[in-house]
Parts: sequence; C-alpha cells; structure tokens
Amino acid sequence: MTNHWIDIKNADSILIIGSNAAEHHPISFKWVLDAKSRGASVMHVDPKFSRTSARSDFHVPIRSGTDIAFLGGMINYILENDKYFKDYVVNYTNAGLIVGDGYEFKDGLFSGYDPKTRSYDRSKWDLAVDENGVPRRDETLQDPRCVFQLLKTHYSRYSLDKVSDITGVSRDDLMRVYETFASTGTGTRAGTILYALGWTQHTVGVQNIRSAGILQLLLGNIGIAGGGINALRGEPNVQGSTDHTLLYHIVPGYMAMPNATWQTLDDYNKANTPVSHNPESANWWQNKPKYFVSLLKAWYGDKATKDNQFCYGLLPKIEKGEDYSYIFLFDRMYRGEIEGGFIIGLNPMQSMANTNKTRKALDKLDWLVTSELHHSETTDNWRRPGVDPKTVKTEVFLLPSAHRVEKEGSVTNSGRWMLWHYKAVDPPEGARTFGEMFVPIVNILKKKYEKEGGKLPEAITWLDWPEKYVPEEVTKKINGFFTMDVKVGDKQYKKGQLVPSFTALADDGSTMSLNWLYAGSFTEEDGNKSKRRDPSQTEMQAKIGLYPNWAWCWPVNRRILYNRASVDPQGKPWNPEKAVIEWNGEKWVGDVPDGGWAPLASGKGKLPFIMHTHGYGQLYGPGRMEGPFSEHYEPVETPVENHPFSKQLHNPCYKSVSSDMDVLAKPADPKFPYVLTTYNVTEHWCGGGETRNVPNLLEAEPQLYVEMSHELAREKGIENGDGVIIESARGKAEAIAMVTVRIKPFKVQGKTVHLVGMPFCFGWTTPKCGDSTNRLTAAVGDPNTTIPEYKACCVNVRKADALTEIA
Ligand SMILES: Nc1nc2c(c(=O)[nH]1)N[C@H]1C(S)=C(S)[C@@H](COP(=O)(O)OP(=O)(O)OC[C@H]3O[C@@H](n4cnc5c(=O)[nH]c(N)nc54)[C@H](O)[C@@H]3O)O[C@H]1N2
Ligand SMILES: Nc1nc2c(c(=O)[nH]1)N[C@H]1C(S)=C(S)[C@@H](COP(=O)(O)OP(=O)(O)OC[C@H]3O[C@@H](n4cnc5c(=O)[nH]c(N)nc54)[C@H](O)[C@@H]3O)O[C@H]1N2
Ligand SMILES: [Mo]
Repeated sequence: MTNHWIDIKNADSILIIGSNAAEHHPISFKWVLDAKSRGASVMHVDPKFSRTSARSDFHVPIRSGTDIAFLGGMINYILENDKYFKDYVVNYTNAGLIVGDGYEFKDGLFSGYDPKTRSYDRSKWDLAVDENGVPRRDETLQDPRCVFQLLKTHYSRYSLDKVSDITGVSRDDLMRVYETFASTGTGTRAGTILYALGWTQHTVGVQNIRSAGILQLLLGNIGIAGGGINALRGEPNVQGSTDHTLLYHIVPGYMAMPNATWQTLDDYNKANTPVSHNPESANWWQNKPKYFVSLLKAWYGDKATKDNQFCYGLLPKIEKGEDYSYIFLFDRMYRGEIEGGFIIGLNPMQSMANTNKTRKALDKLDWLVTSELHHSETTDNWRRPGVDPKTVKTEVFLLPSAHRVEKEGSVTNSGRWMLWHYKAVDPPEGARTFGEMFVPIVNILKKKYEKEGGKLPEAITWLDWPEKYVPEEVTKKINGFFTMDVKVGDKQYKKGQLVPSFTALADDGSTMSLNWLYAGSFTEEDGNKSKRRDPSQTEMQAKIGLYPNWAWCWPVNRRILYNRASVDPQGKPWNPEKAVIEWNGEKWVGDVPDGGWAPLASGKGKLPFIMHTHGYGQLYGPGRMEGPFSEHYEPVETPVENHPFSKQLHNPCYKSVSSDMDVLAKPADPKFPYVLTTYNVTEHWCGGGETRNVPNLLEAEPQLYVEMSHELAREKGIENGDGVIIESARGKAEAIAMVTVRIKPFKVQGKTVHLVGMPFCFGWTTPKCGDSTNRLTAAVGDPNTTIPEYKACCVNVRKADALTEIA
C-alpha cells in the first residue's frame, strides 16, 4: 500500500475493484465503513456481488478480465472533461516530458515488438533528452510528442460505447463510477483504490495496476491522505516476505537478482544503478550500491571484503530472461529436470494453476522435503486418488511445523507496518518453527562442505550464519550494524552498533544490513521499534490518524509514500484539513517526508517521486514489459473472438509453457462457452490446507460449489443443490450448484456471456468436500510477474449424470 489501513478513513471516494475487501481484508473494511459514515462514496466493481458489494453504496458487475477497458474509459472521461488536477499533473508527473521518436502505437502493438521472442525492445520507448541528458519537457503540455498528448490520443479510443460493449457494464453504471471517482481530481478531495487478486491474477495484471497509477496521478491522489493505490496483501506477512524476498527475481529490498550477464559487482552496479541528470531529481536508487554491498556484508560477514567484491562471485546467477516462478518451475519438474527440493508453508498441489499437471510433475522428484501443520494435498501427493503409491518414486520427508501462534517474530502488514508478533503457546513436542529447522539444516550443510568440499563450497562455508536461531538477533541484523568505527556526518559510530537509518549505509564495507528498507527499525536508542504501542501523535498528525509512534513503518517510518506530492511547490498542503506534511519555513512537520530537502519552489528542492529516476510520477511508464500505457487485451481464454480496440486479441507478451498438459481453449470456443472466475471464501484460508482441519470452519463451508446465475441454471436444467460437472480444456471438477442472484449474465457485443464462480479451498485430503478447482485453471501468466490467470478461464458446465462422490 502507498498508504495504510487507518488512512482509508480519510478518503472521499473509495473504489474497490478486484477485491472482496469486506470478506478477505476485514481490517481495511473497518476503515472503509468509517469513511462511509463520514460521507465517502464506496463503489465495488466486481463480477459478482459479495458482502463487499452489500456494504458499498453501489455494486457494478464487470466481466472478468476487462478492467483496462473500464479504467481506460475513465482516463478518457477525465481527459476529455478536464477533470484532472492540473497543478499536480504539470508539476509532479511526467505529463510534460517529450517522448523520443522511437515510440509508436499501432494496431494494438507498441513499437519494438518482436513476434519471435514475444517481447519488446523497450529502448524504443525512451524519453527525449537535451544535450545535458536532462529529459526534454513542455510545461504547457501542448507538444504533440509530450506524454500528456500521447496519453490523450491513446485513451481517446476508449469511448463509453466500446467500453460498455466489451466489459458488459452498462453506460449508466460506467458514468456513475467515472463521475464519482473523478470528482476527487481537485486538491481538496481524495480518492483511494483498493485492489487485490481480481486485478493481479490476469495476463494483464500489472497493466491493470498501471492503469490505476495513471488514474491516480491524473487526479492528484498519490501522496495525499485518503488517496493512493492500495494493494490489499494476502497471506499474513506476505508484505514482509516480499520485502525480504519470497520472489526469485529480486534480493531483499527490491534489488535485482544477479544474472549471468553481470559477472562482477561492477557489472551489477552499472546495470542496476539509475543515472539522472535532472537537478530536481533525488533519484534515490542511485544509492543502490550501498544497500547491495551492505546486504553482501550481512550474508558473508568478515569474509566479504573490497578485494573479493564482497563475495559477489559466490552468489548464484540466474540466466538472463529465464523465468523461475511456479509456472516454469513446475514445467521443468514435469519434464524431469528437477531432482528434489523443499516445499514449506504452501500447498501448490492445490493452489497452483493446472494442478493435474503439477501433481504429475511432483511425481518426477526423487526426494521432497515438506513441513506442515497437517497432511496436505502436497505432502500426500504420492497417495492421491487414482494413483498407486508403488508407482511414485519420490521419497517424501514430512517435518512437523510449529503454528504461527507458537512462535515470535515480526510481521509486516499491508500498510508496511512492521509489528512484533509474540508467541502465545509452545509448539507440541517435535514441532519446530521454520528458523529452528532451517538454521540447523544450513549448519549441517556448512559442516559437510567444510569436510567434503564440493563446487564453490565458500558460497555455503563462508556464510555469516548463527549457531542457533534467535528471532530478535535476526531482526537486528535486518536493521544492520556498523562493521567498523566510522563517522557519519558529525556523529561517531562504533563497530557493532546498530545503524540508525539507511542513510548511514555505505558501499565500502563499513556497514551491513539484511534489508536497507528496514534500517532504522531497531536502534540503539529505541530498541525494537516493531514493539512500540504508543498512540501519541501531534494535533496535525491526529487529524489524519498517522500514529507515528505505533510500531514502525518502512521506509524510515514514512506512513504515506510520495507525500511530497501532497503539498504545492511552496510546501503548502493542497488540503490543509488533511495535511500529511507541511513546510513551516524551516522544516517539514507531520509525516516523515520523502527526503528532507526544502520545498521545490525554493530551488533547492526535489521532485516528489524520488524512486523514479527523473523524479516524476509516471503517466508514461516505459519500464513494463508490454508497453508504457495500458491497453485492453482479452484473457488468454476468452468468450469473444475480437474486441473493439485493436486486432491484437491477447497480451502479446503473456507467459506460457507448452506441454501435452497445457491445453488451451480457442477464443470463443463453443466447447467452453462460460467464463470461470475463482476466489477465496471467508470461512477458509487459501488452499484450505489449514482450515479444512478446523471442524467448525469445515462445517460452515463444507464442500466445493459453483455459483451461477438463475438464467444459466435454467438454460442448463440445473437446480440449486444439484451435482454439476465443470470442464475446461485441462480438466474436470465436480461441485454443487449454487444458483444465485449474486451473479448476473453479461451483455457483451450484443450476446449473452455467462460467468460462473468457484472457491479454490477444497481438496481431496479432506473427505467428501471435493477437490482442487485449479484442475480447471490455465498456467498462463502476466509477462512482468508470471502470476497465473486464476481469475478468468473458459469452461463448460452440465448437470452431473449421477450423484458424485461429494453430493
Ligand atoms: N477469510 C479469508 N481471508 C483471506 C484469504 C482467505 O483465503 N480467506 N486469503 C488471503 C489471501 S492470500 C489473499 S491474496 C487475499 C485475496 O483477497 P481478494 O483479492 O479480495 O480475494 P479473491 O476472493 O481472490 O477475489 C477478489 C475479487 O475479485 C473479483 N474478480 C475476479 N476477476 C475480476 C476482474 O477481472 N475484475 C475485477 N474488478 N474483479 C474481479 C472476484 O469476484 C472477487 O470478488 O485475501 C486474503 N484474505
Ligand atoms: N484458483 C485459484 N488459485 C489460487 C488463488 C486464487 O484466487 N484462485 N490464489 C492464489 C493466492 S493469492 C495464494 S496466496 C495461494 C495460496 O496458496 P498456498 O500458499 O499453497 O495456500 P495455503 O492454503 O495458504 O497453504 C499454506 C499451507 O501451509 C500450512 N501452514 C500454515 N502455517 C504454517 C507454518 O507456520 N509452517 C508450515 N510449515 N506450514 C504452515 C497450511 O496448513 C497450508 O497447508 O493460492 C493461489 N491460488
Ligand atoms: Mo495470496
């Protein structure tokens, strides 16, 4: 989240789109309702009606996978009707920057596309720069090659009629949302966007969010109280685990994973450290080498020296352009390229797309280490229905895990707040926390490598690794230490002292930190700040509920990101009633500003978007894989053959693998005429491995069902409670029909399109509840993230001939 939970109460307009916030993010919704009680309008744009819709002012049904058209229409409406916040757009966004000659958009494709590699040469989208390398800019926004004009042209194609025709949303509903949300394009009103999986789980997931970025910048909604783009994060601590790198393509603190083309630390730094010649740009990432070297120091301790490039050579390097996320990982496994591994704290045989394939893929392993609270579809894959365990070669180890209430540590919530989590009870005999398992495993490996050697043993033997797992010691190391006596500014620090903030981190080996974003969370003066529970705040802070002394927030306890955009160039808040920061003539008061420089107008200031190379908010975003502006493309499996915006039906860069088990329906395939969307339920957790083992939760939601409209049910001769077979090009599932008014048929291109919905929490290890919905979904992914398209695939449904096993 750019903002945080409590801040939602400051919004005047709340657009919940691609999330069932009330059911899956109840903490967010507490503040949504708070805002509503103060007069905010709350809108829910979602294929199905849920508890979130019920508590919103209105619900707008949308065909799954068409949000870019929906938002493109809103961007067009704002531009055509001058609803944008001009001062903000001109001063703080890249609206005035001139785009180089290489950029073009034609027939649904941007320039630089290579159909052979299905990727773009993104240098074609570069900005034009002057002789000093500073981006050229037209403050009047009139230059035909400036971002603003290109943006206008691009989205002028998103007319109400076309948008309505493809999304299935009526013109009236479109206008109702557009007018309400666009009313925040003034300095004194705030609009927030709350999204989650309804946006990310598409082959256009990232561009859905890009569209929100464009929208919120046009309306001046980034950096202000009650504004922002707020990703409601999923699993407990998923924010913390991405910060500390759950993903293959980054190392902690959102820095790139080394790849084979960067063999030296110099290569790495050159490729990853942005340069800006714009004097008004802070270009914060120019500090990256300091954070990266501090990370290497934290990993390899005293062994990491300037002479050996701080052990950079010991890091594994991924192949450039190779994808190591689930879709590709399980494909490699399916092809027999992986011998063994660890699957801990997840249940992919249930939660991964196209599970019929992943289940077979897992059979190809020689060995597998799992750790669980219960037996799951993953730990017990070898004895799944229809498989003779004798035919599965995998040796499976199941380590009993402690539950999260049985351990302590830090959790980072969606609002980036790091909160200490205390242990409630001891784990049962034999069960261990992950740290208590993993620290000794690595120590055994270290000893083995020390004794027996091997390929590049120093990668393991030189690790700065504790004998024993002590959570708070790791927390300190995440914050970071000085590794020698140094002077920072006029302050002297001693070797072994905790660093006070990331501004103290250096690239000369004098500091170490496991994550620069968390530097300042654990200090000599205040100790572990995630334990703070102090509700005090200044009068100014109290107006927006900032609570700066409650827990700690990354970065540097800044509660609202990009808050320098909440003030005018003189440092005066656009909205004095809900000021985030203010320049009092000498310093900033309120939140921790994005850099302490004086206001922009002083001539000594910096632009607010300090993480962007040139300092501007990116209406034009040339960093993404499939284009600098978002463009509507259909889901990979779609009920239509064409769409009104171009001939390019799908995202030209979407990711996929090919195997005999990765079969796809063709566009408008008569064999699979209905759209399937999948989701969580309140009573279960994700794949259900945990909650299906809690009897009262299982009783509340006992078996797999498929929600469908009365119209579709009538057409198919299905009644509420009937057994139903759902089929996709990849597999089949049995479920109970839930015939409901919550889902309505859509009118798309003059025809009726039906949508059905299924939860994905039921699996075969729990008797009589059905099995994974992901037997139906397709392993096709977004080109930037490779998140599978769980929210839209095509299926057929029919009444089951006989009562199925779950009926
Ligand atoms: N009780 C409970 N809470 C949970 C979880 C749980 O399992 N149970 N899971 C947690 C996790 S890991 C996560 S990631 C989050 C998930 O939180 P959410 O993303 O809020 O939950 P989902 O149920 O996946 O569905 C999101 C909504 O998106 C809608 N949707 C589907 N396709 C589209 C589309 O194309 N456009 C739009 N606008 N909407 C669409 C669906 O109808 C659904 O209402 O919840 C977390 N919270
Ligand atoms: N069709 C479809 N598929 C989806 C989604 C969707 O919307 N639709 N959503 C996706 C999303 S957002 C997510 S996050 C994934 C979730 O997918 P998974 O992460 O695979 O799902 P969980 O059910 O949360 O699995 C966690 C497992 O860890 C176990 N566990 C819990 N606590 C601990 C612990 O402390 N230690 C250990 N070792 N084990 C523990 C639980 O018992 C459970 O079996 O599913 C994805 N799959
Ligand atoms: Mo999730």
